[in-house]
Amino acid sequence: MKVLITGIDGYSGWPLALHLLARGHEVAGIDSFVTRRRVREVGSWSATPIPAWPKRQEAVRRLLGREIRFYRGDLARYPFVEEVLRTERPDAVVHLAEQRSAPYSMIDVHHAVATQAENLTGTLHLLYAMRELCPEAHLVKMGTMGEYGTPNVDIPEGFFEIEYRGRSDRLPFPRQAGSWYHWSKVFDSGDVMFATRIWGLRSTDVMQGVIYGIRTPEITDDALLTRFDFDEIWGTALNRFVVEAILGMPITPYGKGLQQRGFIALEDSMQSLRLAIEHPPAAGEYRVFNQFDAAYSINELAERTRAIAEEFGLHPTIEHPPDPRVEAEEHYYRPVHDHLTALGYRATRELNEVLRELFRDLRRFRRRLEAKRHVLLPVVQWRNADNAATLTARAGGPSAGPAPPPVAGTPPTRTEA
Ligand code: USQ
Repeated sequence: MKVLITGIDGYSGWPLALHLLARGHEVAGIDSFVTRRRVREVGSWSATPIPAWPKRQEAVRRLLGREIRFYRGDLARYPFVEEVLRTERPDAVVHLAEQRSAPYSMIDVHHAVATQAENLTGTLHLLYAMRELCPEAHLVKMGTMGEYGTPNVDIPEGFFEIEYRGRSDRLPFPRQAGSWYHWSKVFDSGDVMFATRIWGLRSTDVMQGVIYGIRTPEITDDALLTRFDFDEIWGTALNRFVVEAILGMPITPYGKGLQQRGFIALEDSMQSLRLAIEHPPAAGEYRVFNQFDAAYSINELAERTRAIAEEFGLHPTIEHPPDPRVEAEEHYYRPVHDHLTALGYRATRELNEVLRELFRDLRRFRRRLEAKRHVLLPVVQWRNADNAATLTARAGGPSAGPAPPPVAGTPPTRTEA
């Protein structure tokens, strides 16, 4: 199949491209490199040194003998979106090009607005352009398990049967997101569902849990590594815990640490996206996949990380900073996740095994971690309306707020600092 990945330079986009190429699919991609700029904005960098885009393309050519067609630009520009879809006419569009950090969206009003405006605009532009130029194509849209929040009942996959005042219906399950970022995904879900219904498009809304890990089988050379963020804004829980252990810092489950989330290894996340692509829904069908393997409490992750760290001669402590977020620190959590299994999905990675792999890989980049140890501690507080000044001070320079939209043109040639 011919697959267009938006956000191909990102943590998931890059390994997805490699995975699809290895399975014989044709891959094209879009990126504006905004994540690279925004990670710099908060004073951090990827633990893995990420080559500039042309070097990534070259590595794919050299190591896999394959080609990725690439378009640098921003989904905020509708003519750009139209131009790419007109040239590519893909069978599937995997939409990963969104601001993906909850803490980033909570910095201040500008970051909240940038997150929601960009995420919603990009999705609407894609929906309109698909309707116009490739109405038969399948949109695989990255949503998040965080759309549902933590209700005191089981969480279905998107829809549930409800009886109310003697009548029954199948309705979207209520959303109770926990950040401006997570709410942007809720609004996107509504837009994708509506566009699918009125225009007869095909779409899969992937409610993805927290991804962890750094490796997929296709990453056979350092030139093919994906980015790995560990700062408080861009790093996710388990990835951060491993880095904290390596740097001899306490592992930081926030608050009581009894908050639970669904987790999935990077490699299995790629498997499930591919299965979604290879099994498109019917025209007019909007379907929802809850994409995670197992639910863990944050304390359990911290404990597991500590135990594996011991195997590597490290002896981290576990400390509980006050939760910078406003979230239930103890709650019921039982989401259903059957739809992907029905398509043949099987988890291949076990948490402890991935933890060992993370320790092995990241110790090689210890100096890059060491140089940025100050960005690990949580600064962005959900209750504060303005966290920018604190962040700016820590980043050691003036922060101009959200990075400005990129100008379409030639890809940068410099390797990420
Ligand atoms: N947490 C800690 N300590 C830390 C970091 C996080 O206790 O040092 C806790 C958070 O308070 C939260 C949980 O771990 O309860 C998950 O936080 P996270 O930063 O790992 O993930 P989150 O902000 O929810 O967002 C990440 C991705 C996002 C994706 C989402 C899936 O950044 O793009 O949509 O995971 S989910 O969490 O299922 O909504």
